[in-house]
Parts: sequence; C-alpha cells; structure tokens
Amino acid sequence: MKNKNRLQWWREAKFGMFIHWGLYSILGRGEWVMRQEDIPVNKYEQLAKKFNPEKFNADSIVKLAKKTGMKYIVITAKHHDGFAMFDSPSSSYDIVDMTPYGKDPMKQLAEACQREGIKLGFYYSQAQDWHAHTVGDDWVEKHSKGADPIISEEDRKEFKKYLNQKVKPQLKELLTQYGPVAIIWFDTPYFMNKDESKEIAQFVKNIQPDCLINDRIVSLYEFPEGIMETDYSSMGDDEIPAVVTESDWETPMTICNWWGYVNEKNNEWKDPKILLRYLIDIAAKEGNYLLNVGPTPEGIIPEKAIKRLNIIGEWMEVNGESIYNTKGNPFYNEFEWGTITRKPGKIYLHVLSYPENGIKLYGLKNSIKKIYLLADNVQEKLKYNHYFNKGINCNVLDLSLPKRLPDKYDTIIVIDINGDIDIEDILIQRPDNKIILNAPTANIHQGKKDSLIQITPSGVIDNWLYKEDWVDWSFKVLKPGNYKVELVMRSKSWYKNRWDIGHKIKLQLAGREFIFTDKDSKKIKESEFQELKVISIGRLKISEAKKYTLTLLPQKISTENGWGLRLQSVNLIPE
Ligand code: JFZ
Repeated sequence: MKNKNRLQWWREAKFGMFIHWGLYSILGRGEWVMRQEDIPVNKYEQLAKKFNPEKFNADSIVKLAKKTGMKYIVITAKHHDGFAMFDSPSSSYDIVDMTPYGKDPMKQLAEACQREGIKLGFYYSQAQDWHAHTVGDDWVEKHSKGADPIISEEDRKEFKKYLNQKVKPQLKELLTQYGPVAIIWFDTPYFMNKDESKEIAQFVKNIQPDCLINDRIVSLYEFPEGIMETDYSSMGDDEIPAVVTESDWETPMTICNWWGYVNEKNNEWKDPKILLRYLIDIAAKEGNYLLNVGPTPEGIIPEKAIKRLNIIGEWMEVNGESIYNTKGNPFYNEFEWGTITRKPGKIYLHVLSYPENGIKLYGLKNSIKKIYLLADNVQEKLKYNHYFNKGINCNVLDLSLPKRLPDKYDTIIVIDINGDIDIEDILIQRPDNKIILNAPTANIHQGKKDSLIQITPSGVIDNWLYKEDWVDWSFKVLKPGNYKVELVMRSKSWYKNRWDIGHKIKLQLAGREFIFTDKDSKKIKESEFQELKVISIGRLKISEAKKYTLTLLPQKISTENGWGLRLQSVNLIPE
C-alpha cells in the first residue's frame, strides 16, 4: 500500500513547473546537444567557463510558477551531461566550482520556494551521466535493440562505482543542503538492475522519508512489477491514459520542442490552448501535469514561455477550483463537448467545445441542488431536467446551455450535489451512442500463475503474454442497433521494435463469436514515441437495451519482441 499521507499534497497540487537548465542551455539546442552533436567531454566542459547567469532571479521564477497556478517546481539538479547545477562538495564538476557565476541557484530557489509556499523537487539523472562514466554513451544504440539491453560485467562494475562515488554523495547533498525536498525526479534507468534501483530509492528515503520518488528509478521494461519505493508514475511525453486508472501518475510535458532552452531559430512553441487542454485532460484522468520551461543561459524564462504560462494562469485564477484537489471523470468515457472533474459535493463539467444539442449525462443518481457557471459571480441557475427513464432503465440529466459561454478555452459548469458522487456502477453507452471499452475498465483474468498481465498507469492492458489470460467488460447498452466492432492496440513506446504481430483472438458478445488476427490492421500514427493500430473485426446487432458482457479470449499471442498483445480499447461504433 502506498503511503497516502506522503502523496496527499501532490494529489491536491495537480500542476507543477518542470525546469531544464544547465550548461546545454548555452548552446540553445536542447539538453541532449552533447550526445546529439558528439561533443567530447573536454570540449563540453569548457561551456562552464561561459556560464554566468547573472539575470537568474529565483524569486521571479517562483512567483511566475505561483501566478500560473503551479504548486511545485522540479528543476534539473543534474541532467545526463553530468554537470551539477548545485553546490556539490563531492564533485568539482559543479556550478560553484566551475563557472564564473560561482553561486548555488538551487539554494536561492529553495529559499524563494519557502517564502512563497511552493514545494521544490530535484531532477537527478541517476543512470545516464556522460561525464562520469561511459556506460551511458552508447545507450541509444544499446537499448534501441529492444528486448535485451546487455551490459557487460565490466560496465556493470564501473556503473556501481559511479553509483557509490557520484550518485549517492550528490543525492545526500541535495537532501541535506536545501531543507525538505518534495521530489527526487529520476530518469532513464534503462540499464540499472533492480537491486541498484532499490538501493538508490532506499538511500533517498533513509535521508528524507517523505521525499517522493517517481518510477523512472526503475526499468519498467525489465521489471514491469516495479519497486515498492516509488510513489508515482511518470508517463512518456504526451502520454495520457484514455480514462482514469488506479494509480498516481503525471505527464511531463515540454512547452516547446525540447526540454532545455532552444533558441528562437530552432524553437517550435506549443499553442497555449493545447497546453491548457492538457492540464484539463490530465486532471480529468486524475493525473498531475508537470509543464516544462527552459531558462536561457542568462537564467531567465523566455518571453514566449511566460506568455503561455500567463494564459494558463489567468484561466486558473477563475477556474482553479475545478482542478486542485479534484478527482477525475467518474463516467469512464469521453464526451464530445469536453470532460469532467469532481470533488465531494461538486461536479465540474469542462465545456471545451459548444454542444449544439446540450449536454446529456447518463447514470447520475445524486439529487442535484443547483447547476451554474463557475465564472458567474451571482451563480445564476441553469435549467435542467433530471429524471429516471424507464425505457432505458437509467437516470438521465438533460442540460441546456446559455447561448454564449464566458470562457473561450474551457467554461466550467458546476453541478452542486448532495455528498459524494453516486453513479451507476457500470459502464454505460455514451451519449453519442458509441460504446468504448477502455483497458482500465476491463476485468482481467490471469490464466497462469506467473502471468504478469496488468493495466498500466498509462491505461493499456500490458504484459499480456499468455493465451490463457483473458479479459472481459460488462456494460449497459441504451440504444439497440447495428454496431461496427474495432479493437485498438497501442505500441510499446520508446523502443525500435514497438510491435508484436501475429495474434489470434476470439471475441464473444451477444451470442456471437468472432475469431480474428491482427494481420489486416490499420496504423494510426500517434506521436514520435508510440502508435495506435485499429483492427476492424466485424459487425453485429445488439437487440436489446440491457447489460451485456464482451469477452476477449486469445488463441495465440505473439511475443517475438517480448511485448505481447498491448490493448487500449474495444470500440463498438453505431452504424
Ligand atoms: C528524458 C530525458 O532524456 C530528456 O532529456 C528529458 O529530461 C525528459 C524529461 O526525460 O527523456 C524521455 C524519457 C522517457 C520518455 C520520453 C522522454 N518516454 O518514456 O516516453
């Protein structure tokens, strides 16, 4: 069981600032520039002589985070380049010893955070260190082979030496020089073995038991079961589960095309509207949003980043109540008009696009006290109709909206209810009549003792490696009719061989049975890191408005690359 008390502040906070700042910022081509441009260590070291961020002002950065609505900051204390951006007595490769600046920005930040009531965490690259050892240098080559990253015994010895001589002393410094540390944010653990991961995690907890640790301390490819010491999961870039999952997770996200500073010539800034959408979508899936900015080599946050943060901050000032300390969308479904967050006594409808036909919610059992716009100071009541529909055996809320909504990004409609939300305890067909059976809503059946089939924090059925494992969903159909059946699979992120192909599966629903393979699947590109594939299975008729169960029974699962069948959803689309 997770220590809930320790995570409480993090669950309430929802929104934090990530900062990537280091010697790489001088070159303005992202934090991977040393590797990407093959800059030798001794040449890269020279950058330190030029690093003099006299304009760095911890107070203004912390105040900016606060004004944006962020409750915590995570900053790169040491990135893969190995350079300590803090006063590290155990190493001479640090900002105090090597740069004309000669001061400790982390100390200034820690003090400013204390003053402003913002929590501070440190990013620390524990495995890749391109300065201290060479294990990390050909990491990309070694690990893009997929299944079997092999580290020689000699490399392993070197690595352990580095863990003892650099990582532990520096973690100790970070955990003793700056007061309470909210998070140590670990990264890219790929070649660490499980004992090493545990050892480092315990090392942190021994010094500051309440310091949170993300799951990038451990290679989840090699050890999908993870380790007990981690407090929450960090998703990949842009990765957000389809619906709420039973886990604590965050999406780290860049505000532009890289994490570290990128000069204007090479920069691609994200649309502020999209950045705000992510915040809302992530809250609705019960995660945290860690939005990154890359300060310039002078130590200031670029104007265009500030502009974006200000837009989010203005929205948060009015609507923050619908984000902080909320739980996610309880309906296990997306809506065409937007999404939902909630807390006891309140349901927040996030209207992202205007619903011409109003808003319909199925299955809400609470009695409603009133419905109003959050941005409306006088809380004028909106008209609604909340009733039990005998024909479909289900509660229906029909809500009509004002012609114009006050917020151009996301207008919040508040439903005041009595007590905690109470909705029908079954997945219900969506108001647009689609039936989307997402992985997190599945019942998982382990067919073998050693099977590792699980729902990941990112909302996929993963490690489905044995044909003896099977899954099913129960759901309520409101509208009988003809449906197209599709299956959506998600690739493994980050690896070269992202797919295993050659599965054969049996699907049972409403007295019919389909056997299908993934041969004729259609690929949909999702992001640089992962892809979705859709398999069209067939059509079927659902004849009654009632509860049904859909079952997937594999007949063969291909495990060529070790991934097996990675399932995101089964979709029933009305024809
Ligand atoms: C890592 C770093 O390499 C990068 O420089 C940055 O610090 C980022 C926050 O973390 O990059 C990753 C690691 C994992 C994924 C994506 C980017 N992932 O799993 O999708």
